[in-house]
Amino acid sequence: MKINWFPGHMHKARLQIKETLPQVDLLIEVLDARIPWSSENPMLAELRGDKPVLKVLAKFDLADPDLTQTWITHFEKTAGVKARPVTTKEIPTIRKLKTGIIGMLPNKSGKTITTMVVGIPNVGKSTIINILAGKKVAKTGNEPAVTKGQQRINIGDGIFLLDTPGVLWPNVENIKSGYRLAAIGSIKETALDYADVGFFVGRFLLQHFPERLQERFGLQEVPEDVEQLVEAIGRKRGCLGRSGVVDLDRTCKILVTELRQGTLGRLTLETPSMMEIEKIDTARQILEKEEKKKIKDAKRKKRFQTKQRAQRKAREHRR
Ligand SMILES: Nc1nc2c(ncn2[C@@H]2O[C@H](COP(=O)(O)OP(=O)(O)O)[C@@H](O)[C@H]2O)c(=O)[nH]1
Ligand SMILES: [Mg+2]
Repeated sequence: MKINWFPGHMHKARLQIKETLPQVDLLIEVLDARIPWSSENPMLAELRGDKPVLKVLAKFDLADPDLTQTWITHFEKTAGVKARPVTTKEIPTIRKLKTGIIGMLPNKSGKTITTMVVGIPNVGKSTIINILAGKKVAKTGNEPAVTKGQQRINIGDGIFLLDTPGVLWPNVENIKSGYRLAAIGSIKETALDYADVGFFVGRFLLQHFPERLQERFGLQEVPEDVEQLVEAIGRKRGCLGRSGVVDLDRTCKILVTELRQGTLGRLTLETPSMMEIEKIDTARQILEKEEKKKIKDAKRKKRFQTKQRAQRKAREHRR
């Protein structure tokens, strides 16, 4: 699953964060609790320097509670990082972020604190800003990452919040992260092949939560592989084409939609240990790609030199 984030767009977002950071005492980084790693910006850790970060695991109502705790413990191993789960289903979880912020900057007592919300699209940044501000200040939906003319809103307890979130790009190098982002609906529908994402989701659920599939789709047995799973769901839900064959796209769309809506139960699609493995895999793939390029370039160089030698010889011969 390839995500298109234009280098120009990334560059701009990066500059905007760098420009705004000096005014900010603490960053509120919003992540999707279902994919805390894949919804992270791979460069924020470096961009923030030693600025404290409160990682907000948003949409906690859709994520697995135990795995959310595993992620919080993982994140908090890093100095200057705290993590909290929040959900709009329990507004106090969002309001209480203020106590978290104050707790992270104890030597600021008496002085004001300026914070800014950052995160990839669709994680819930505007929702959180609006709840903290107590009114609708951030546009929900697709806002441009405007930093000029930002307003500072007083959200009480000496905390000021910039009204426009910083929009960051997601993890684009890891292929599985791309699938997870697509699975939760973070990538636009038009750029999405339901069959591809459905197979990814099906495979994940078969491996980690087969009983959820059985229960939700009323399956007698756990299907052996993802093709059998799609076949079974398609039949159960009557997604049949003209000749009685299961309609792949329609069935996969059902599976993906059910995952997104939470009807398959609260799910987290990745764990810190999966992340470690995938990081190594991705690094290896990048290295392999570079190696291949090197070999290709060496061959190209050789071909070029051979051609030149032949040309030189021909010229000498003519003389
Ligand atoms: N289930 C659930 N949905 C949420 C929650 N917070 C936000 N959303 C939804 O996620 C979508 C994106 O929210 P938005 O605040 O616009 O995200 P932004 O692009 O990061 O600013 C909206 O449809 C929200 O209603 C939450 O805690 N739980
Ligand atoms: Mg928004």
